[in-house]
Amino acid sequence: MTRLIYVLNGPNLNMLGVREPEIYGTETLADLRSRTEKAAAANGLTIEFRQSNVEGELVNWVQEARGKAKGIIINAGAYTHTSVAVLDALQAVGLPVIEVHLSNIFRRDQFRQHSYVSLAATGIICGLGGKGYELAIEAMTDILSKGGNKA
Ligand code: CA2
Repeated sequence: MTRLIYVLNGPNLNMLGVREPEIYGTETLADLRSRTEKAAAANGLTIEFRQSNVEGELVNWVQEARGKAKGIIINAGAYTHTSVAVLDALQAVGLPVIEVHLSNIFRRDQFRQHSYVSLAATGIICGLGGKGYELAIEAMTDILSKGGNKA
């Protein structure tokens, strides 16, 4: 049976490739989905790749992952820095979580340097653009091979 990973993307990531290429690169969200799918297939995983601009929808998807998925890869966009609701959902879901950001949030505005999501994440990948999604798939594969522990 193939192992399913939820790959969740937060607000404005549907705008990728349209504006701000100097920060977020030139890849579109569809490009990110296809490189993540390829990396997943190479590691024997399947993905459910989604994006929403709505905080509650991200919370619902995290809850939905329970019982369906083996892990969650999340780029919560700006909700990374604001959402206790997303954090609570990630902490409750009981699955390994990997946090991804396209940009290096630690060399940007101060308000981006704090992440609620990190409190629920096994690991964080940032500043490597779309490559970070592939690396997250590899890291999740390692975590699952060791039993899929949450922390
Ligand atoms: O670096 C990342 O992946 C972020 O999660 C992206 C978020 C930002 O709020 C986080 O601090 C870091 C924003 C995504 C917005 O993406 C856009 C892409 C093109 C045009 C406008 C926004």
